[in-house]
Amino acid sequence: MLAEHFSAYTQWRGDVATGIEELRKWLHLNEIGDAQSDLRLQYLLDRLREDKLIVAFVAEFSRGKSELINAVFFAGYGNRILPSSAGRTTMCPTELQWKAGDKPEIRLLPIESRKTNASITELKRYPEEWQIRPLDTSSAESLQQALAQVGETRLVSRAEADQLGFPVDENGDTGLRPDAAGEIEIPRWRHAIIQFPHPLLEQGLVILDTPGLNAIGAEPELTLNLLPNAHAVLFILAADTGVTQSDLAVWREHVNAGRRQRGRLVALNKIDGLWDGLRSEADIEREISGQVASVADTLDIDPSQVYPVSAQKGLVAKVNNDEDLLARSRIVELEEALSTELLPTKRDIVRDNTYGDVNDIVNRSRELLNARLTGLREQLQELTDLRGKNQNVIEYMMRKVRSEKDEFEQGLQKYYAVRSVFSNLSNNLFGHLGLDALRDETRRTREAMLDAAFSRGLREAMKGFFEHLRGNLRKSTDEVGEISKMLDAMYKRFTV
Ligand SMILES: Nc1nc2c(ncn2[C@@H]2O[C@H](COP(=O)(O)OP(=O)(O)OP(=O)(O)O)[C@@H](O)[C@H]2O)c(=O)[nH]1
Ligand SMILES: [Mg+2]
Repeated sequence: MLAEHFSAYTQWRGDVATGIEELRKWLHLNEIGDAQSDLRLQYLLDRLREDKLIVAFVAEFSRGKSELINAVFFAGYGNRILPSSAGRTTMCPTELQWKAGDKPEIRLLPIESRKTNASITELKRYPEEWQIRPLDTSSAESLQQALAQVGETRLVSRAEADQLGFPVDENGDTGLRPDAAGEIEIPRWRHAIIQFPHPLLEQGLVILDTPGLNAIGAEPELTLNLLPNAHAVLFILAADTGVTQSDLAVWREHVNAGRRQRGRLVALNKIDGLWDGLRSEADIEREISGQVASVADTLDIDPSQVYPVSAQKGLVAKVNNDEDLLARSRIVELEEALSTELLPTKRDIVRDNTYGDVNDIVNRSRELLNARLTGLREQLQELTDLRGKNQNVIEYMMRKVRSEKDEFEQGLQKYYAVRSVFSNLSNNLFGHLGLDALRDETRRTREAMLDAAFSRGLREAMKGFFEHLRGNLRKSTDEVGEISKMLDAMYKRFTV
């Protein structure tokens, strides 16, 4: 149930990341993005990819936290994975997580590290402070054995317990109780991180299992950092013990601190204790409702926030595929509530953050695009204006060329006319100045001289000949003058 909701959430996160990736590519392709927005988008993508969802299980010891985690998340392994048994089992805060590329291993921070005053968050950066042990995930048994280490303890003197910050109380009321030899049993580890390949953990789920009250109280980091940062806190009570004083103390100090409202659920575990075979179903139902009401009253919350379950029967039902038992364990209702409490809230946070950043970048890009559009519009306007201008210039030039061509043609016509006049005139000139004309005249004169009987006749003929020639020359001079006058005029006209 929770697994499906969680997968849907992971899918959604993936879709958001794809969208951002596409935006980034688009910005790049269109040369709109700058280095700063690119970096911001990359950061967003990293954050989406590494997004964690922390669910913390908090309760007094032996209320069934570890069993509930087994039932909700690890039933698929067909067995109990986290150690769960009577008495104190989980001795240190335990984070279960998995990231692609991690090795299956269990990292344990020795309790002595408390002396250094360094916080767990700080120490997470120094692997050498941790004891790292490989985790064999091939079988449920080897997993169980490895995980049993979170329950390891040590016996220390009173002085050392003091030094490590464990309160000691002879009666065991306000602190750990020394044994007969005066020694005190304290957790061997301060914090455990279990890297464990599991589909939900791979999608960013981090489960935080916590030890009972004394250890919680002794590790301030839990109260100050780990629990406030959890996206959901599940507080567990047991139906057989009801709400004890120490339950109430855990509730007030660790769960209800700051009156956190969202992502907080209460499970009333071990309801199977009421199925004693004697009571009727109706009696059991009445008993459960009564307990739920009294728990809600004591914790001052709405009864709808209290989920009666049986972690142990839920685990057994899931392992054996027993539908009836699963329904009776009511574990599915709790899972449903966990998903609806947890995932929408988380999704809102992620969406708001992502939307804020992306919106910023989109707005900036839009401004940039608008500025570019304005620039282009101006350029277009300029070009359009120029186009009008060019057309005017071209029309003017065309007109001019056309009129020049007309003029030229007119000139050409005139030139042809003048040329024909010139050739007529020169033909005339050759008519009386040429050799043919001279020869004719010479022949005629010679015949006249031959016919003449007297010298007077000869003289007359000679005189006539020369007069004729002189006349021809005079005529020619006139004609040459006329021609040269005409050529002068023509020259003047064409040079203008
Ligand atoms: N009858 C019954 N017993 C349960 C149920 N859940 C857990 N238990 C038993 O309660 C005991 C304590 O369970 P754990 O899961 O170790 O409880 P825890 O809260 O993790 O305890 P610590 O790790 O010691 O703080 C074990 O013996 C479980 O078998 C339940 O639903 N019904
Ligand atoms: Mg436990």
